[in-house]
Amino acid sequence: MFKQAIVRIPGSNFADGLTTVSLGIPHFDEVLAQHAHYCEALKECGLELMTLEPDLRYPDSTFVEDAAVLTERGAILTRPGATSREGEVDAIRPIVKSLFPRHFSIEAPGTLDGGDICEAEDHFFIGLSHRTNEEGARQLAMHLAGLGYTSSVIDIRAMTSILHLKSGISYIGDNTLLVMEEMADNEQFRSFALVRVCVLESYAANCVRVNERVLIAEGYPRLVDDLTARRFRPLIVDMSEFQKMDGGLSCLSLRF
Ligand code: CIR
Repeated sequence: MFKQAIVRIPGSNFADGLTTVSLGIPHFDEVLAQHAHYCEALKECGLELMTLEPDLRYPDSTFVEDAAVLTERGAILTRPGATSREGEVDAIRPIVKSLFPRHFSIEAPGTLDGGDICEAEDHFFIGLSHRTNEEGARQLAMHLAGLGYTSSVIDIRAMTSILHLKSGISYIGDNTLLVMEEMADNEQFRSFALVRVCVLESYAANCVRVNERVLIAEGYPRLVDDLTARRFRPLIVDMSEFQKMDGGLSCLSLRF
């Protein structure tokens, strides 16, 4: 069960952040409204929110998930792979340290984005991506092992359609992994019940289980039907403005 989440309100320069997609420029009023709805959805799932003020030094800093990996046994502060995002970690370090007596940091030359880390009970999948390098993955695996978790690496560097591992997979509890079609045959997923996300709905492969509900992006009816048929309880959130900046549902919060 999660009890709390850290979120950061988007700054007015949100549209200056990084993106690889051509979906247009986000409308700031809409960004704020969607962020507020997202926060309401987390509260509806029973979470208490720690809401951080906008940080105009870092246009991408509303994507708080990339700056830390939080587990029940300790936290790891990351070292984001995009230079423009490196300082985001300093901005949340004091909060993470105050909440997690056991904390570690990814050090240079390692880089690692939280979006590449998928926790499935006591096992962590670590995505090797254009943001997370081998040294970052190695350091994280070592810290996780020290906390009593296992981990394995999934190399997504050749996949052009996703930024982070969790853009393509999500663990939604009950031994169930939601996986975009392109990754569904990976041997490492064999012991899980798989929900395959069809190509047309692949953006929705990034979703978040929060207590009794599964937060899912608006506009993906097949996945909603599939999850409902399997007795999950989807809670739908409009993500269109964040999608324009390569952002998924999970990256807007750090849950613990
Ligand atoms: C970036 O490119 O870093 C941001 N514009 C989007 C980060 C999204 N984070 C995530 O999916 N974990």
